[in-house]
Amino acid sequence: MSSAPRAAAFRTTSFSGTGNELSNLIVGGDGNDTLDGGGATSDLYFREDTLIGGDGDDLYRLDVEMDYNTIVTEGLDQGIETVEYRGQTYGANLDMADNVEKAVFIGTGDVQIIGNIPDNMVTSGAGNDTLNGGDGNDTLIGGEGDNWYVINSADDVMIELKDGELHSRRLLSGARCRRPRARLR
Ligand SMILES: [Ca+2]
Ligand SMILES: [Ca+2]
Ligand SMILES: [Ca+2]
Ligand SMILES: [Ca+2]
Repeated sequence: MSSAPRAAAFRTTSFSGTGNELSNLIVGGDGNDTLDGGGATSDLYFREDTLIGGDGDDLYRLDVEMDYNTIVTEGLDQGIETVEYRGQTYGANLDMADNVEKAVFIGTGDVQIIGNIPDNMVTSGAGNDTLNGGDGNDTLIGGEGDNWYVINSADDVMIELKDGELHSRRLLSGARCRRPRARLR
């Protein structure tokens, strides 16, 4: 990584950093930054970006294919982070990085999104998705499609569209599940 292109911001103003087709290191400052490894590449699994948000409520923008190897690094109590997944997928597993609170999938296809220790808000797209907030009290929003929700806390909340027969909700009860409290909106 020593020769990789780098970008960094060290001020408290918001910073927007977008990389290129090479492997980039992008470091945010104390503000609410947007970090995007960017850049199309012919080898989808070659690029290895490292994105470090620092303090502030940072937004990470990842492509489900081209950012397969991207490393998102957030410290504990360094803001409320959102990771935004884009692109087309045929069943990608999207594991949220540590200390990132929110995930949004706005691409096409089916995904499985897996949260982390803190309370997460997980929003998937139009596909048939699986949403799993992991530990904590999570809010899971499946959007359109035939979605599965992993409910393993009494305070997990799932929000499913109710307009249309194709929109369904299901519970996969975890070992710690007592009385799942699901909310239909
Ligand atoms: Ca920041
Ligand atoms: Ca941050
Ligand atoms: Ca969906
Ligand atoms: Ca969680």
